[in-house]
Amino acid sequence: MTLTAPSEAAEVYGGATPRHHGRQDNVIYAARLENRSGSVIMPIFQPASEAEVTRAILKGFTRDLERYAESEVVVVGGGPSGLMAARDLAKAGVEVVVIERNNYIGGGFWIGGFLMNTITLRAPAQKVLDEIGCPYEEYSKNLFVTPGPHACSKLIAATMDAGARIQNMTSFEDVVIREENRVGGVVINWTPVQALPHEITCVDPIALESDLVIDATGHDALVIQSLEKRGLAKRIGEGGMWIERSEDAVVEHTGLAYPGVIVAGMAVCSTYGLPRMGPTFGGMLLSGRRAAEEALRQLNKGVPAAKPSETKSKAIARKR
Ligand code: 48H
Repeated sequence: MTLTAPSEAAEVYGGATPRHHGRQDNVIYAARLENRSGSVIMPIFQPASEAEVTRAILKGFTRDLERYAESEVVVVGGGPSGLMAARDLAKAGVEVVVIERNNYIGGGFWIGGFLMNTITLRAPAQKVLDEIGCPYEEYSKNLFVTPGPHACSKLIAATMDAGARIQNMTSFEDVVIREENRVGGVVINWTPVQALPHEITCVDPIALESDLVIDATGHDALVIQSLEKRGLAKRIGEGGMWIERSEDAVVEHTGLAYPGVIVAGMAVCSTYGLPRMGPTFGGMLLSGRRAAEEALRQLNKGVPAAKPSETKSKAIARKR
């Protein structure tokens, strides 16, 4: 509806300027908007004041942060392995939060190799694409392709739909340490704090407590690195590329690497000295899934306990 005369607009206002209109329900006010020809038009959007918008952001954010100050699992890194782990855990009813240092979520999953945004996956990882509703094509027998942006956005959506919380622009800085050096959470800070000039960088971090931390920080394996700095763990560093060896190896070695810490994705290669797989992503998705299974086992949530021999072989990063 277009109002052409100012008198008609005043009629809709009821003669008054609606200053605190955001607090009144079920009333549609016509803001005094003028189009290029000077006629007054009906607004498309319902009213909300600046103060209300600010309060809405604050309330939503603090509610979530308060809830996740203590959670069952913190996933550090929102790449394909971290998202997959968080999605499966949330689906199983576990309270999980993903800490991501970038504004964008998805890590290397937006782009394939060499800045070309086609993602490749080897069977059976295409079944994960079926689960998250991402279409794909079979390039050759058992090798599948899909656009990175489609796969990545579907995985992010699936993770959030399952109930995981994502805390972006937030960097993992350190681990919380408990008795016998068990990890009991993460120390975090706003990512931009790292970019502040030296004289004003004394911005203390905060911490989130959790039963388990999943290191899904990719090539750097930053959670394991933070333990390595203290002489508590040892990282071997990733090996050269060998697609057909690496994807099975990364899934096989995904698991508890240190008390309270599970490694997933490229962090597994980096921790255990496994070959890398280049621009193929099935290993990342299935490693995330394996990390979630291990977390459920550690939390005693219905997954059979690992055999002692398995636990031992997977805990080689632990030095003491
Ligand atoms: C919070 C952080 C921090 C921090 C980093 O690199 P990713 O995509 O990791 P994966 O392991 O899920 O997937 C790896 C894959 O993308 C890849 O690189 C492959 C398959 N390479 C093979 C090869 O041969 O090269 O995601 C890690 C995420 C990113 O989003 C980072 O921003 C985030 O972790 N991150 N988040 N605090 N300190 N450091």
